[in-house]
Amino acid sequence: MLYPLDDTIAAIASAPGGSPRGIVRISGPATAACLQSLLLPSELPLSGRTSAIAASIRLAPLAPLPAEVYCWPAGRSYTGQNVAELHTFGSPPLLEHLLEAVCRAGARLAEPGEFTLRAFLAGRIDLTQAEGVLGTIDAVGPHQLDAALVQLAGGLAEPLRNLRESLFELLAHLEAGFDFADEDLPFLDAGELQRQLDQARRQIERIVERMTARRESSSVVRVVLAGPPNAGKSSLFNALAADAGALVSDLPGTTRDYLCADLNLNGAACRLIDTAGIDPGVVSGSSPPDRTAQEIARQLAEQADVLLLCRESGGEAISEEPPVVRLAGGPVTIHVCTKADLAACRDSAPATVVTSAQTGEGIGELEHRIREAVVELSMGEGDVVVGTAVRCRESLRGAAASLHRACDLAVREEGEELIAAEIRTALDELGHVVGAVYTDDLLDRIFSRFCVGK
Ligand SMILES: Nc1nc2c(ncn2[C@@H]2O[C@H](COP(=O)(O)OP(=O)(O)OP(=O)(O)O)[C@@H](O)[C@H]2O)c(=O)[nH]1
Ligand SMILES: [Mg+2]
Repeated sequence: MLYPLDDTIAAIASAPGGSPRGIVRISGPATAACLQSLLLPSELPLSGRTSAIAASIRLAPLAPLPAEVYCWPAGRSYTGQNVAELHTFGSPPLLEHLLEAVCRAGARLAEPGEFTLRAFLAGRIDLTQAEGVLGTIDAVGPHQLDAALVQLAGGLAEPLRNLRESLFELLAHLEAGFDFADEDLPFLDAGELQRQLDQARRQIERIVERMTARRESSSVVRVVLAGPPNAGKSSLFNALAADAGALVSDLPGTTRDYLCADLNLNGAACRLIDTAGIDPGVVSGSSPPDRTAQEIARQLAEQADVLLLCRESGGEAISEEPPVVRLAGGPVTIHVCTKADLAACRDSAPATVVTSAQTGEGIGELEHRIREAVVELSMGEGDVVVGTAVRCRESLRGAAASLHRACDLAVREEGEELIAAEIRTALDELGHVVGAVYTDDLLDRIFSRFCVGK
C-alpha cells in the first residue's frame, strides 16, 4: 500500500518562526510509546479518553520543559488514529529538538498534508473537506476564508453524500427489478424513477453552478443598461454615475457605441455600461453604424453579470413576475421602468424598480438593488475552494449528463439495464469528487500542496 497507516508520524504543527506557543503533533499506533519516553509515568494521560494535562517533557540534556499535552484516542481524533499534541514554547530549535526526540521514540517525520491525508483515508473527511483545510490555510480574504470554512464543515461533502446515497438506493431498486424480472413486479414506479433522476441531476447542476459562478477576482461585475431606443437608459446612466458624463439626447438612437463608468455602491464595486437601444426593426432599414451599435449592444447584454432591462413607464405593463434570479449562466436581471414623472407605471410586478431620472425617483432603490446583485455575485466567488472547483467541475458535469441520459431513457421507457448503467457512471463521477474513487496520483497532487504538520 502506498500510504502506510501502521507507522507513526510526527511534525511541528505550529507556524515557522518564534512564537509564544509551538506544537509538535503525533499520529499513529506508537503515539503512547512516544509520550512514555518523554513524560514521567505519573504524568501520562489516561488512555481511551480525550484529555489535556500539564506535564514536563524530559529532553536531556535540557532541564525539564513545561508543556501541555493533549491526547485524542483512535476514533475520536482528526486522523482517526491515536493523536497527541505537545504544546510548549514556540522556539524553533527547541521544537526541532523535541521532534527529534519524538522520532527517536518511534515516530517518523510526516510528509506534507499527511495528517489530513490520514483523516481522509480514515473516512473522517472527504476530499472536498481536505481541500477546505487547504483553502482555509491559503485564504487571502474574508470571502475565500468563508467559503473554505463552509467547505471544511461539509458544505459540499454533505449534499454529495446524500446524493450518492439516494442514487445507490435507486440503483439497488433497479437491480432488484432485474433479479425478479420474470415476476413482472414493478419495483419502482416509472414516474418516481424519472422524478428521482431529475432531482439528482438538478442538484448536481446547482453545485456546478456554484462553482462556475466563480469569477476571477480581477474581473469586475458588469452592470449593463439595455432596452429599446429612447427608453431613458443614458439618463439613468447619468443619474447613477452622477458625473460620468454620458451623452443624453431626445433623438432615438443617440447612444451609438457604449459608455462605461466605474461605480462604487457603498463598497460594492461594479462597472456600469450604457448601450445603444435595441430596436427590433433596425436590421433591415438602418445604416451600417446603427447595425454595429446594435450588435455591440446585444453582445454587451449577453456578457452582462447584471442586466438593467429598461422600458418606459407609459409602455405596456408586464403582468407576470419578471425573473430576478440568475438562471444557469445568465445575468441577474432587474426590470426598470423609466420616466415615471411622465406616466404612471402600469406594471404590477413588485420586483420592477420604478424610476425617473428627471425627479430622482427610484434611483436610490435602483442603486440598492444593483448593490445587492453585485454583492451576491461577488459572494459566488468564494462559494467553493478554487482547487476543488477546478478538479471537480468535469466530473460533476459528467455525472449530470449521465443522469440526464438516464432520465431520457426512463421517459422513453427503455431498458432498465441502460438506466442502471448511466446511474453507475454518475456514481463513479461523484465518487471522484468526494474521493470514494481515487488514484494515488490524485492524492499526491492534492496533499503535496499542504504544508508539513497539517
Ligand atoms: N421626463 C423625463 N424624460 C426623460 C427621463 N429620462 C429620460 N428622459 C428623456 O427621454 C429621452 C431619451 O433619453 P435617453 O436617456 O437618451 O434614452 P436612451 O435609452 O439612452 O436612448 P438611446 O441611447 O437612443 O437608446 C431624452 O429626451 C430624455 O431627456 C425621465 O426620467 N423623465
Ligand atoms: Mg442612450
